[in-house]
Amino acid sequence: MTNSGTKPILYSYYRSSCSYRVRIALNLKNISYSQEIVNLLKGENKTETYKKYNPKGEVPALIIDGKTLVQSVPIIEYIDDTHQYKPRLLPEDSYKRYQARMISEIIASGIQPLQNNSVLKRVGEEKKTEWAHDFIKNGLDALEKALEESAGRYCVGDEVSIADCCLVPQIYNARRFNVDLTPYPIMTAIDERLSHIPAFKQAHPNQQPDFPGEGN
Ligand SMILES: N[C@@H](CCC(=O)N[C@@H](CS)C(=O)NCC(=O)O)C(=O)O
Repeated sequence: MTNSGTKPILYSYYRSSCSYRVRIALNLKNISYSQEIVNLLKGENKTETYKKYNPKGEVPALIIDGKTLVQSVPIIEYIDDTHQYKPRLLPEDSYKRYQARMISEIIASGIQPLQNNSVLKRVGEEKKTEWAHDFIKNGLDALEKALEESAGRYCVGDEVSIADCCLVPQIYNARRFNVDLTPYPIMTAIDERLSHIPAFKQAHPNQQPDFPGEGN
């Protein structure tokens, strides 16, 4: 339950990794929410109606506590701030909190924006796979190094955090782009562990109402 009593609404697309991050966070905090689907392939994110929620024309947007929030990482921070029970998505310990934010930043600023649909369209059909591979691999190399120091069962020690909310969708994306994940044993082991947690399972793209079925 949210603290306002009104059910939040998540503007989301099943395959959007940024929406996926927020779905995980809402599930981890047991916040019941409904979804409004914004089909990125049909350009529904660029309509004036949707841009009232997210002026940048991107998903996600979250309506919660009578406010409309955008940008997945600050949204997760808001959720954690307003629902201060476990799991704490921003760890209380300063250094662990730094690690959780640093890992989230590698993904949210250093990988995802460079392989976002709108960027790949500009790069063009011919070059887009090589472009996406290079930037994903470059980011995952840095991430694996960071995890050597920070990881326990999960990205930061043994507690689930915002870093895990960012990691799982990014690995999902890497698999979509057929990136070889064998050089990343720490992150793939964490991803495997997280895949058994219901909050992560329920947030998976193939569990969403707009999932079109395998092979689509
Ligand atoms: N920094 C933003 C990025 C949002 C973003 O790039 N969303 C993608 C989907 S993951 C999107 O809507 N792309 C549509 C487009 O670029 O046209 C966030 O974390 O929310």
